[in-house]
Amino acid sequence: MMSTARTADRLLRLHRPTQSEFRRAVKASRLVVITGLSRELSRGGSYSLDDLQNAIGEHRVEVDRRASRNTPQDPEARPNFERIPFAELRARIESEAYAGPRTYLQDDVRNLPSFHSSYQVPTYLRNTAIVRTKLWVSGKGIVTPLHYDPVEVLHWMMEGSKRWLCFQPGLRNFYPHGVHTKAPMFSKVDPTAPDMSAYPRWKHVRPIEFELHAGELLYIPAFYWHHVESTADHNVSMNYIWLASPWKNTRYFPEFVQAMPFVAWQAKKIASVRSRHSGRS
Ligand SMILES: O=C(O)CCC(=O)C(=O)O
Repeated sequence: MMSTARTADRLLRLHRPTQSEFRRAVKASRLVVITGLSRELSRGGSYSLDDLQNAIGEHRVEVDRRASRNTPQDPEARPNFERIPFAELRARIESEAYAGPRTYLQDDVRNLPSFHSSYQVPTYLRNTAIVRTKLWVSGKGIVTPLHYDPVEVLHWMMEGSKRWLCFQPGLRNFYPHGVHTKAPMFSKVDPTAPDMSAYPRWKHVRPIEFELHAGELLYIPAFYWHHVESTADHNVSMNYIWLASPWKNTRYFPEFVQAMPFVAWQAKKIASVRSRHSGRS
């Protein structure tokens, strides 16, 4: 694993950055942890499972279901989403053994109108066309396998913590699944236990490893690879995505093209939620 000094070089930490500091980091594709904003973003509230239960009530939430907490991305199938009452998700989070199956809430907040008053959109994004805001709720040990997003992401850790392994953009050394699979921006490599004989070019990549704690936000530049493990007993976060600039899409054109089939599927999913709840952000 990485030495902390090198990680510190490539991970910027900013306390309450100004709008222009944030814009500069986005333009330069700098990975940034932002601190000092949680009180205003949470409107002084908190995000225990009880708080979420009170805010979400009887709504059915969308969860991704997998066989285990660290199931690799299946290149032949879309994620297995289903809708269940929040209370059922909570019971699963509280009862699933570490090695058991996984249930991961990953829902567009447009589907959760009663949650809207529980948070505030970061001021950095006030003049940005946010494509989608998603709420994530997970139990301990749940892993999102190594992938990149062809969009900009701001990930706010509202409760709990997550361990991130991030990598600068690239394709060749990351062994992504084929462009015609269902997971073209997911890597075949497990960065926590890379099989060097199957993936020898992995030796060229350098992880940026850190834990994101409750109250912190992470800006993940478009096309940055990331592998994420939930590390607290329950973990709540929200991520905002917005389109990268045409300049960035051109700079990372092979990565952009590689992700297109997945983007087309995502765009359809987002559009159908939007048309069901037109007018909400
Ligand atoms: O938190 C996770 O499990 C994954 C989050 C992610 O991939 C993102 O915010 O882009």
